[in-house]
Amino acid sequence: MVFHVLTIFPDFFRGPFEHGVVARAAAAGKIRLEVHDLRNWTTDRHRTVDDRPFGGGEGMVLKAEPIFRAAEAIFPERGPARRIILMSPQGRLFDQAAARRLSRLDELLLLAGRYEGVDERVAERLADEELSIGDYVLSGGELAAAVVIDAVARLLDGVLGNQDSALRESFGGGAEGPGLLDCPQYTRPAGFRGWQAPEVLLSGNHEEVRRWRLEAAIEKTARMRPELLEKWKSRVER
Ligand code: 9D3
Repeated sequence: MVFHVLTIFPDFFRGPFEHGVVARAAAAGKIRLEVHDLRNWTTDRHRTVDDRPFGGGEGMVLKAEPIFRAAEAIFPERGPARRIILMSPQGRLFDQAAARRLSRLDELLLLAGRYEGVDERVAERLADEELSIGDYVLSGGELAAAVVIDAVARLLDGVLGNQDSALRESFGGGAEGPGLLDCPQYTRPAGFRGWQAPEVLLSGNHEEVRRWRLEAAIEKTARMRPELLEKWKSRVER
């Protein structure tokens, strides 16, 4: 799969993808990451990418023209396996179901916004979809694009983290919707500063371990994410 990012801060992506799963997937040729500098598609002497908002107000808005020109150079042909996604606080929420859906594509172009926003004609006339990674304010779309790339890349065949996916979703996650949160994990030493790891996990009784883990996952989900537990229950009932 090929991931393209269009940004005014191309250097931003050196750090996050030099290490870890995405770097290894790229080294193994499973994915390709191409970072494109939006300023390469400006035509004026100052390489202008932004301008003042019509109607007045704070801040600057990314201009449509360089973004359209860049997208048309990166994707000379469009098609169902090639998608353009605008990262923006106004987008639909990116979740694991969206990650799975995007992992079936051949090529993805992520547009990272900056300043106060992006000319709306990019969302309306260029992008196939608009995605947010959550209800908090970032200073730009770059971190959000990196999040999407990481979440999608690790789902691809042959990329580390993919092999154990069946196991990871064993508490009812998967295509039908979100599952429970992971159960608590412990490792050596069994006693740490007087706090014992649960005895059952040291017992070697696999059936009891399995039961404890399901109970602990339900308890933790109820405490941390009650809305997820309700969704899980209504699905498990059926
Ligand atoms: C919602 C705040 N906006 C009105 C005051 C201004 C604004 C702030 C920050 C507009 C854009 C941004 C930059 N954020 C993104 O580009 C962004 C983002 C985010 O801030 N949160 C979650 N997901 C995303 S995806 C892109």
